[in-house]
Amino acid sequence: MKTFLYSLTISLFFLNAYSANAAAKQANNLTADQTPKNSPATILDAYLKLKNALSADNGKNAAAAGNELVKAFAGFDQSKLTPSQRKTYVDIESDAKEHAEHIGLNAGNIPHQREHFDMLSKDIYDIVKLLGPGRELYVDRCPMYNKGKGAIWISEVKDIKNPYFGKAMSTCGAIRETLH
Ligand SMILES: [Cu+2]
Repeated sequence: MKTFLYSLTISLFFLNAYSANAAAKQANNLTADQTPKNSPATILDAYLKLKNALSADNGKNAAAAGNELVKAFAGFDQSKLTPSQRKTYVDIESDAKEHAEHIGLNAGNIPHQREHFDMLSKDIYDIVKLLGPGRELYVDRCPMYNKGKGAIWISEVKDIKNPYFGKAMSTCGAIRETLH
């Protein structure tokens, strides 16, 4: 009995230490989220809005988010980037902006918006890899899009809501990578 109580006390001690540690970690994350250094927060917000509109088969909202994304690229403060980051960023951005523009111009053509979204998602992935996500994000992949070639998208939620097939095949895909 004595041994049992002893080990129970030890376990409780570790449990407490663990939760204190977890709470501290969470607090750190919150601070990091509020002050992202070079994180492209506005770009990501517009991209995620676009992704959610495509998941909901809403071409009009997707176009609006595409236009918002064009503005987010234009407003992104490049002065905080290092010279080498800036060089890579400018390359990716010129491609990504074009996709966002086409999505903005094609409210009535969701299949075409999705073609651009495929290429845009790769650019957004590269931007996140370059500058950091500033929050937890997931890289999802649909194995069926583009005649079985597959396509990725970035998501803020763990649930799969496929932006390439929308409601017709909402849960097709899987998380490939977690970014933080
Ligand atoms: Cu186009």
